[in-house]
Amino acid sequence: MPADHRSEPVGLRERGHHAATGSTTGAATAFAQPNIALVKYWGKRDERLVLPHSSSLSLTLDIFPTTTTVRLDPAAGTDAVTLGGEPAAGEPRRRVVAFLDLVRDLAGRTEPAVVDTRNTVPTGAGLASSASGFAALAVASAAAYGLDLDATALSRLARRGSGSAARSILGGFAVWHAGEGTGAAGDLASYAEPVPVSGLDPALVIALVDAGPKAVSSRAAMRRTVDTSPLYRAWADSSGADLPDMLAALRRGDLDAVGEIAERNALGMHATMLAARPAVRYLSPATLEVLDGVLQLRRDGVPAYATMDAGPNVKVLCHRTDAGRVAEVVGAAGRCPAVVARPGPGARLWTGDEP
Ligand code: 2P0
Repeated sequence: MPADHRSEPVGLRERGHHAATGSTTGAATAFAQPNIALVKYWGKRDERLVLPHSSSLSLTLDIFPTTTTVRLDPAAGTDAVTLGGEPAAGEPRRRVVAFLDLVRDLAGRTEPAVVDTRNTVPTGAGLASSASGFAALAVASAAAYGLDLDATALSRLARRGSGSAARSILGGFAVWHAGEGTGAAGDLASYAEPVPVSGLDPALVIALVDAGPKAVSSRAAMRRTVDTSPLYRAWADSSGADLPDMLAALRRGDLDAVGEIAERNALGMHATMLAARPAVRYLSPATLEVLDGVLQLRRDGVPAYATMDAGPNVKVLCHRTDAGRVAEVVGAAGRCPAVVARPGPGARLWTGDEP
């Protein structure tokens, strides 16, 4: 994998070089991309602090950026939040305001903020919009309120907004440590960091089976699975065992092993959901058609492995050189668009150089 995809995010220590986005103006803009987990996060041991039951590992993508601007507005009575240019309301607004409260507590500040967030990924479709959304919000709001946080601290902070956002602070492959305990000790121990990888040049082909919003939020589905699925503990244990195998496979650049572990981990996670009461079923008939296409690719000698999140869309890991063929086959199998993603960068501040 090219080295630039493993780079740390632009640290907030650098913000002094970018006065236009730094704390002196009380405004900052940040970008972040979604990540797709190859060892999944599913289930919290602490809901308030967003501490997971098991560690997870993901690949941050080079597509579907979220752009978020946070501007302090001392004269305002309350926070103003827009998502895609529309005023946010209900749960999405509540989560952004709760996150800003956390940042204000850390910074010892009280000013309300104006937050503008623009996703390029369909929101709530199991395509990780909350990962890119809260990673961008963490970087932008920390800078706007004058916090000087390194990547580890930013990852912990993003985690409080949405668990998977902890991983989008990092580029390329990242592992999010579950850590142990609750309270302050648990919080300190649970963050994402980059994973060493050698000799891999991967692509992730996304079969966009359905870009509509999901019926059950991943937060609610996760809670229901932990509380009611008799299979949950077994999956969490086996996922814990998948992680060292995945780290070893990445270290030796073994795409087949990475793909096999990712596919079994995802199918096991969906099995726990199907056993929840009532069942949570994100997979659709078109999902299974795409999975058949992936099996056919392997029978034809093309290494390709599938993973699915809280939605029917299928992400297919393959060598970059096979991505065109894989996109053709899975798009035809699912009768849907297929988008090719590559490893992408971590969340970063706008420096004025980007378009
Ligand atoms: C993951 N997902 O590892 C798993 C796999 C979906 C399926 O992380 O409740 O939106 O905000 O912490 O981060 C989606 O969960 O949940 C997710 P919260 P989040 O990518």
